[in-house]
Amino acid sequence: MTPGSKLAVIERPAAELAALRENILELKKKLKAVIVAHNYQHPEVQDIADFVGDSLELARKSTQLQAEAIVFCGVHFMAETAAILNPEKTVYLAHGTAGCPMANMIDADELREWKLKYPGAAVVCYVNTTAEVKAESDICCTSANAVKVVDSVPGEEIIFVPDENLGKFVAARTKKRMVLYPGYCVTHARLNAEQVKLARSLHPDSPVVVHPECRPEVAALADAVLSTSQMIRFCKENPAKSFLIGTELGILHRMRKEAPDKEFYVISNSLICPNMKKTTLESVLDTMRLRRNIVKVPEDIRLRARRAVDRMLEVV
Ligand code: CIZ
Ligand code: SF4
Repeated sequence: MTPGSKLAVIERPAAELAALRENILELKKKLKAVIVAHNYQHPEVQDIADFVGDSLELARKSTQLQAEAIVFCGVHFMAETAAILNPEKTVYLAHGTAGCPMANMIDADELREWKLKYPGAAVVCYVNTTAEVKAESDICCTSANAVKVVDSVPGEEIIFVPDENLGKFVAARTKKRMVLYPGYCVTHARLNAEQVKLARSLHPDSPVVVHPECRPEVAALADAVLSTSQMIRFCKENPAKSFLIGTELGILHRMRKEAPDKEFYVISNSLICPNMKKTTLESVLDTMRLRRNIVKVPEDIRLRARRAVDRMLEVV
């Protein structure tokens, strides 16, 4: 696929957009809510959010908010992480069925089996997991801190779940012995080495920046392998004028906003996460209006999952 396509946006008349935004703001006040959005959300959803970031930034931010409610524009595990950290706040997921296929690839029963198979190994879980899996883990990590988290764990052997590609990326940068669960992101897996080579041939001066959820052969061709917020910093600080981006294309909105003098090309138009794109201004509005899609974690699981998330927040 030819790189260079612009991020698809939902076109709507300005008056309709203004009315939706006004209604959302009104409900936000009524619920004493703060809206947070992941970097992969639709541009117009990012634009109504109080904070936009990666899952680590949003998890941290969620604990610092003076609010009674958090409206999370992202996927289920992210809202669940906010609920784990903020039992006193009502956490809404801004679209009821926005889930992450990778997070659903392993459940707590299977992780318990792996723990029996590798007794003595510590468990590091990617944040893209259910609360039950976090509760069975020693520590959580995100793509922004995975190497540091793995290095911080005592012991030599680590069970890493569920993203095998991120696990391989970490394994190449740590002395720990890593046992990798074979999970993956269906969206990032679509990017292949041929597409990266084609993009490079068309834009030879543009650094290639990809996410560690990409296949190892794709990561091997990149100039930098970074989490989404790290990508934004990298592109702002790097002297190059244009960049080839290998992650979910929602990230291009912030890149273009924060570095308007630079060009950003998504390497493949197939880098769209259908779950991230479920959230719309209408779903944000309906969620608040009907007070639905409240994410709750049973207290015993929440407390154990919180230990894994807190340990991560102490490391980085
Ligand atoms: O950790 C996150 O927010 C994800 C899923 C992507 C990234 O690297 O920001
Ligand atoms: Fe899950 Fe991949 Fe979508 Fe992220 S981009 S929410 S890892 S499916």
